[in-house]
Amino acid sequence: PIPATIALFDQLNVDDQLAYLWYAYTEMGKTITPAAPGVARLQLAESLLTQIKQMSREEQTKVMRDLASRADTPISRSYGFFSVNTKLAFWFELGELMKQGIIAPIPVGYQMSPGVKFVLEATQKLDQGQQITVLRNTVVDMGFDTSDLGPS
Ligand code: 45D
Repeated sequence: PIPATIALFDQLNVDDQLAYLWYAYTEMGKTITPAAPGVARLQLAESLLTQIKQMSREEQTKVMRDLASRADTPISRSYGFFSVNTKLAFWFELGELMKQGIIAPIPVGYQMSPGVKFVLEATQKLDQGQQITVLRNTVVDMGFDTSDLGPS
């Protein structure tokens, strides 16, 4: 069920992937408090978060779309060097900042597509450990991995 759920996620377009993460996050926010190790890991991500906080709302949304579409940008490259748990903690923090109104929120009246709903429902059927595994898999390939460029 985990690989199947990830395969479904991989078929979503960039906006649907972001929307999926957002709704997974709002569901999990109720059950998952980033553990102390998660918070420690965030120190690595701190400078990226600071840069993003200082951007305009349009730029903030673009950064998140660039991460999801694996665009080659300085921020996507930095993200590519994070460990998988730092990637999760980083997204979690972006979610917190969106809730606090510091980062551009989900547009008012936004309705999730049937594809997003479908993948969310598949995720909800998994137990909590499996859900985290799915989330790890969704964020691990985001950003830009400079090793994909091959030897120079
Ligand atoms: O205009 O370290 C739309 C543990 C529509 C412990 C949009 C852990 C169109 C160890 C696309 C909606 C394993 C528990 C706009 C860690 C439109 C440890 C915008 C785990 C603007 C870290 C969409 C932690 C946007 C976990 C901007 C499981 C969407 C953390 C943004 C999980 C979505 C974190 C965001 C998750 C989603 C965070 C910011 C799932 C964040 C998700």
